[in-house]
Amino acid sequence: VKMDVEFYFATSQENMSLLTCNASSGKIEELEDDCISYFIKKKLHVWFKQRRGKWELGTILSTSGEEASVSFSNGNVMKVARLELLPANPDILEGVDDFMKLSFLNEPSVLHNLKFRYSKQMIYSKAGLVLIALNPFKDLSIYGKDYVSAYRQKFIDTPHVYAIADAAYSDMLRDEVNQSIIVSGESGSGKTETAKTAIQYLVAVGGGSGGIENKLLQTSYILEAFGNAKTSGNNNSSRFGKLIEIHFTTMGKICGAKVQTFLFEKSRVVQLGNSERSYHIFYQLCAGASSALKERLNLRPVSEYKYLNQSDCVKIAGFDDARKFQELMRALDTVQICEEDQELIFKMVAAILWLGNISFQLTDSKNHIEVVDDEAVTSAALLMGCSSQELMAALSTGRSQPEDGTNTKKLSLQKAIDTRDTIAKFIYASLFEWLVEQLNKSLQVGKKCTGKSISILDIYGFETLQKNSFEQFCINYANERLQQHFNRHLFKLEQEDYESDGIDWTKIDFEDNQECLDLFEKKPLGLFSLLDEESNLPKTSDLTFANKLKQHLNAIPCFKGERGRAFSVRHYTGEVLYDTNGFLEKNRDLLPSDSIQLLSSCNCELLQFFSKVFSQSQKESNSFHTSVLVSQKQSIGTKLKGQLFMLMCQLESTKPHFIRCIRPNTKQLPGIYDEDLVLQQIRCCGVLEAARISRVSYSNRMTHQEFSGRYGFLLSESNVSQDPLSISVAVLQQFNIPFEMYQVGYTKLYLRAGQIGALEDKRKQVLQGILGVQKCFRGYQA
Ligand code: AD9
Ligand code: MG
Repeated sequence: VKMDVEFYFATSQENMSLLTCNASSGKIEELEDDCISYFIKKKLHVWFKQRRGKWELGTILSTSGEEASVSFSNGNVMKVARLELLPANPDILEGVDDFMKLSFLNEPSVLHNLKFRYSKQMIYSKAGLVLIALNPFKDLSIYGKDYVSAYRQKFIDTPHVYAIADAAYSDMLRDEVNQSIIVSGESGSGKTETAKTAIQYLVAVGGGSGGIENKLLQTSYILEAFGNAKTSGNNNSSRFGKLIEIHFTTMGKICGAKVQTFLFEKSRVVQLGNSERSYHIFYQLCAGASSALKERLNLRPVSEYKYLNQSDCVKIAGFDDARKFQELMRALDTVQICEEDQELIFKMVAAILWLGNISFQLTDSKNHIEVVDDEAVTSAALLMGCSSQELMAALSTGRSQPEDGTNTKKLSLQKAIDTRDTIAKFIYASLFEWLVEQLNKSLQVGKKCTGKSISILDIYGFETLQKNSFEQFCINYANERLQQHFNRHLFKLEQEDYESDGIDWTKIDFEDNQECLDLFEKKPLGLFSLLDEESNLPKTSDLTFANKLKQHLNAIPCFKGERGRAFSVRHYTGEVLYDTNGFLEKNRDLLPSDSIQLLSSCNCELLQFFSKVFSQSQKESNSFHTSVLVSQKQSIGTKLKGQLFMLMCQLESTKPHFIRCIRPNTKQLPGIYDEDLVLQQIRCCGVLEAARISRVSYSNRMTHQEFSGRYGFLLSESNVSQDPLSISVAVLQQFNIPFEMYQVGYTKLYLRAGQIGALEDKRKQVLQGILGVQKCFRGYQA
């Protein structure tokens, strides 16, 4: 049928022209260059932001000058500025699975699309190369064996964690390059669940016969019992960051794994906010231990332990602590932590609970104290393997160093409480580290592991609480670092590569967070350097630290000195107000040498081991001061900075796959979609920019050598010219890859998504054919 075909075309991010393909001439003609006039003519929908900030869908009735009269579905007609309108997408694009496919890529369209998909239980979408995962807060039946094989065999291609994990797996096997799956998002957005789902997929497709897969799946029970807790934003919040590196043989079978953890939040052991809990293990042990174990540990109900009952929350709805304890025991067995060690672990957990119940009484008017000799002391001492006297002495006296030598003196009440809490935190954090080490021994990468690896990163999400302390300061800094990695890979490196390889390219802007990172990292005038400096000087306090920041950093745009001890930082997610209360103490992370002596003299293998490791780490770290009063090691801030630097180096050598998790509400409930909350998250993680860049970018690139080496043999006629570039172009032509699907650079070939897959299929087909002929031939010879 001969007919004119009319279509519209986005000429820029928000504008479009109406183009017509003239049937007789075949020419494309531009009819309208004004998007709004076209929308009036066609009675198409537009988005308008209401005063409450909510986007509403309307239809333009008429325009006059810069104003438009818009009718909304509730019957209202409003006059609005034309500039405030954004084009909505045609109905046929409702619910598309990749924002790249939207004709108009604007915030309301993405928000609407996400909401539409969420209402239909489609929690996964794509913004080009990035997978967007909305937390459903309920179990969906979109996982399991059948789905794994459907994604592996490409029967389904809708967005899913499985599809991302499969891409990483296939890329690793094809390119022989290490891969990473980087999961990010706010607290409670679903990172840990998503990371576990990715691991489940890899275990299912790469499962061998070594039993390592089961161990790998069980590690999450152990890590979550000891490293997750209920916070105000998430009932199962990870209080540490983790990178799980899964190693494969060249045949793609799992042959080992390694777990690395970052910045464990130890303050939670001794200090809890209301409606929060300490680490799950404390509640699980009290609820699930057998009566014999309870007796050996002299265990009481949770409500009797001060470290736990300081919060009004001891139970989590729908969370069965006793059942979780049974799961944990099974997991400990699976990873081969022997019964004796299990007993030691639980002893340490119980010892910490009893330490928290130790109380003090004043002995004189100078605020000196002594330990109340009660059941708490005897129980803690028994579990730790020391005498009550030794424990009481370590908690009530400290050493001073007058001119003439070392003396012991009685501690003040606050100092004694601090010492008790420091010991509890030290034991718990060491126990966590030790457990990770045991997991690694059990998952050990074997010698046969000569293939590549896939690393899955799940760190604690960005946090903005009512009161943000040192913990949030560190967590948010780690997220800034990760955000930079995301920007670097998705925007910076990509665009630099195009430019240097002579590709025709229009630049896309993105929000660079380098300034904020500099604020944290610069030496000597950055947040961490100034914090270390203040932590090392005598007679300093959190207030002098806050003043120092204001004095040196006020001119930096993303920093603001606030009243008293506070300051704020403009993060990529928005401004966060920090209270410096406790910053110096937490950054120093000191352990009195008396406490270390006590722990090393305890008749407990684990405590002796922890104190030995601590003493060694002190010798190795560039300690900036030591005295008999304290044993100084690297500050927490400096350690975190170093750990993240190493992590980034490690990730740089992998091909990244990004997953952005989004929490649709703060209530942790299914079916609630808070538009403002979602909008803020899609803005922060650059969803629109990611879709834009993917729309115009080339997701696969190969050097001409690699490309011609892999697909050159598919050419039907041998190419006269032997240079890789000509061979590559000949392959593209032979398989009719359309011009708009690739670009030829000086050194590399750039292909849009989907093209490599088609070539790979062809290659497989031809290779199988060759193999078949060879078999036949051998049969004939025989
Ligand atoms: V934090 O930064 O560690 O505080 P995460 O890790 O981002 O946070 P998490 O994975 O713990 O969030 O998810 C929070 C809760 O959401 C889980 O405990 C589940 O109850 C719920 N969730 C998350 N993802 C899914 C899912 N794909 N299906 C069902 C989910 N429930
Ligand atoms: Mg988590």
